[in-house]
Amino acid sequence: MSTVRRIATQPIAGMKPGTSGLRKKVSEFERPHYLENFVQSVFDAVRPPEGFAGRTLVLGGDGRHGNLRAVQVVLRMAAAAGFARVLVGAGGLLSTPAASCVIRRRGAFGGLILSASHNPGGPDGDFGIKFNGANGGPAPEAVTDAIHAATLRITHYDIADAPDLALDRPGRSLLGDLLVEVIDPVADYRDLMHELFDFDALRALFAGGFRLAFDAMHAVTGPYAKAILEDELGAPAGTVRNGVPLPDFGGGHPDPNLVHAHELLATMMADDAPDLGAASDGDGDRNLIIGRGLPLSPSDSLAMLAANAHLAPAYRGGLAGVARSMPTSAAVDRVAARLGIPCFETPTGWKFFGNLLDAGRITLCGEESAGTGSDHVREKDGLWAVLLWLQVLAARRQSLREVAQAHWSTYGRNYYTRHDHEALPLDVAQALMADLAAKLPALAGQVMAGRRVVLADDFAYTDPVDGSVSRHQGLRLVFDDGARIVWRLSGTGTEGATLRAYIERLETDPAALALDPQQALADLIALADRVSGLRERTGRQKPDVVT
Ligand code: VG1
Ligand code: CO
Repeated sequence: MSTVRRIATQPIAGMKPGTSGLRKKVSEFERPHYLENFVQSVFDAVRPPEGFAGRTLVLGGDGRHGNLRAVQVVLRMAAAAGFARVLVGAGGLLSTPAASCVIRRRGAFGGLILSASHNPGGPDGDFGIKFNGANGGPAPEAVTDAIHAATLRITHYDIADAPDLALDRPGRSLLGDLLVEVIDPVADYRDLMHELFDFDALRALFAGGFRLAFDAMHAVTGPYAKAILEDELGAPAGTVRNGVPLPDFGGGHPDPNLVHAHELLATMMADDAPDLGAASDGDGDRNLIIGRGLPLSPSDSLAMLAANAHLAPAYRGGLAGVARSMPTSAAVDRVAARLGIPCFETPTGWKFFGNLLDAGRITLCGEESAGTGSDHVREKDGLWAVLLWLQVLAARRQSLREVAQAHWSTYGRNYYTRHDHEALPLDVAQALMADLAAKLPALAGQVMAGRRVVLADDFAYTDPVDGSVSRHQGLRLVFDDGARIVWRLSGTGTEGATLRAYIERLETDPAALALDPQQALADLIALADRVSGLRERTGRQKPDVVT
């Protein structure tokens, strides 16, 4: 037995209500008791009446600065809380989708995932921690509200007195009565991918000379991508770039978009570009897909995967339904209509897909921010999306460009862009949104940029499974030709406010399917600025990130 110490503490504000975890500057997390307070609050909020006896907790993170210290703290606190077992990834690593997979396959009570996802790492960067439940998904709002409430009334936390455990390779040890099992972070996930995809067909693809560039951005996907793409599928060494996870992600920003993955973009736009380019984010749940000379918008990728998923063994029987977040383009809606399956529109964030997946109402879902996933886990899954794309290309014997062109000529093309304005003063951003919300209703029925506004509102979502309602999920202007402008404030930024404007329109003219998206959307982009007054109110002349 190790002794458990009870440490008096005071509430430390920090968790944003409505978010699935805590994401903050590393300096905040390094304040005394800060991490411990959150972990205790999670345990207090989710403890079953009979306690944690006999229960398993899954633990791991994306390897960023602070990961290893946090793992040791959580182990000592899990011992104090009375868990029977913790499954922790070797080196403290587990990608977010792999953590979801391990929770589900091992019948765990839940898991703690250490990551700030796409936010920069290192001592000056961000850290984060979130709780996923027994279904492997981010805690639903009722649970995050309970965790938030616990962070506000905490008076003490319990922690076992014990030295750090060695975590570098698989094995078992005891921390008091707690069994700590260090697992291979890749194994369960790789087994799951075997069940979903035809690995022989993928091996044959690479054996035939197919070239892939996978940029792991020095984040957690490196070991997964190497083990699966290079070791199992025979892709040549060097297919996985920046494949060693580093505490500061090599100084980069592990957000797989065209700005932060510019090296990959340059590779894919060059004359001798590989057949497919892909990148993943800090915790491995997102994916960027680039064809030779053709960056693909994540919304299009979702639609094309939905249209072609039946080419992979796991989805051969068809899809029960699909879902997308509200700001994601409506390209997938058109696929669902043709397939005759339901399409759900949810607020931003993966937790909203969980109920639909658990209820079997959807098989595939995704977000415009490069998150795509299916019912195989309860998180978005970057490497899975790459494998599904490989399966589609192998089965169709076509390039990504050919698949995209065929798709657009069948369904039309939803030109799409997102403009991010980062680190705005909070009051300026909030006032802008409040004024916009007040002014929107009066715009209904008006004609702007040659289109009639058919809907102008603040998006609210009623969960079709449990009836819960989530309000204020983004302001939107919807036009009679299907064009849309959406504004919302980011929930994941850690500096001031990040305001995102999302703009799309549908093009069905066969002669106009190959335009530059910024040009194709120019009139709507100008309209978005006029309606929101963004440039004038923020003094910003252009967005920080355009995707
Ligand atoms: C962003 C994205 C959202 C995603 C969220 C978490 O949120 O827009 O689509 O679900 O990040 O992703 P926000 O609130 O900043 O817009 V993460 O990679 O934790 O991979
Ligand atoms: Co992520």
